[in-house]
Amino acid sequence: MATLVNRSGRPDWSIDQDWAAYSKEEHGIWRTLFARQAKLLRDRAAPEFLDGVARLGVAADGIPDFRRLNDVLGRATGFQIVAVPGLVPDDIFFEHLAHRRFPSTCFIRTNEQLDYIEEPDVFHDIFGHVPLLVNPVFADYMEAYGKGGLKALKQGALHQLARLYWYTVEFGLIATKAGLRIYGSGIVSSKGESVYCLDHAGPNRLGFDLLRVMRTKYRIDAFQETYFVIDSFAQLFDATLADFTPYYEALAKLPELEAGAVLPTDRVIHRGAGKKRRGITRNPAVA
Ligand code: HBI
Ligand code: FE
Repeated sequence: MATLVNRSGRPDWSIDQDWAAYSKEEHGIWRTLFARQAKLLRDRAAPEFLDGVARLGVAADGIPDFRRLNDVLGRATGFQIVAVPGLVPDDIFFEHLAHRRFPSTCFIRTNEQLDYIEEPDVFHDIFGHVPLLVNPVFADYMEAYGKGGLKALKQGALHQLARLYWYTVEFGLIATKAGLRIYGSGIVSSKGESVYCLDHAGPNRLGFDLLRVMRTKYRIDAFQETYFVIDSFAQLFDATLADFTPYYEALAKLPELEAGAVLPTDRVIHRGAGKKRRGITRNPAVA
């Protein structure tokens, strides 16, 4: 990660959201993004995500006031949003999660960046991440991830653990009776990838397997070549209960896997046609 400068002046990098300072135009950008994602996600997102959106009342009117979201979130799972100026160092990020605090940026992308933005903004962080923090099992998973992150830093295994975050929290799919659904925040906050990840023949869709995921490289500059599918949030949480130390030792002896790889041991839900991916160059991670 590039060197980050603490513009907050506080050791936890937190700032005040200063909700009153948002302009009409900024609220308008939120409304535009919200309206189009709400429509796209109605029958694409996980029911738990849609439920979280409804309960939080993150809605059509504009950029939400974190204080209001925190009332709902605090009652639901005890999680709290803390405002930060942008990307924060890994240890600060994990420290917040481990204490059930989610660091969120405050700024919103410009009109020119509606479909593509490099860094996370408030739409990605709040619309993408916060609805699932209303879900008790997912909230526990995020806390466990933060604690695991602090340990991984000491063990030099951040690289492996970051892939777990990427392929679940950011780009995860979940199997439901009605079919595959999206829960990853990088997908729900991206117009293009919300459609691509479910409807396109290009990418692989593979059953989630913890060690397999932690071996798999990922792309931050294009739609994913592989999506990992969980059966439930409980499966995800249970997979992270164990101490990862022996996993990291095992992983050190195994080769890394390319983002598009399919192994004989994979549970293949859909084998990607690959190809036809030319022309997709937008960064979906946070757009
Ligand atoms: N900071 N604000 C912010 N948001 C993130 O998602 C984030 C971060 N710092 C570090 C980080 N993510 C990564 O360490 C993990 O996702 C692995
Ligand atoms: Fe994110």
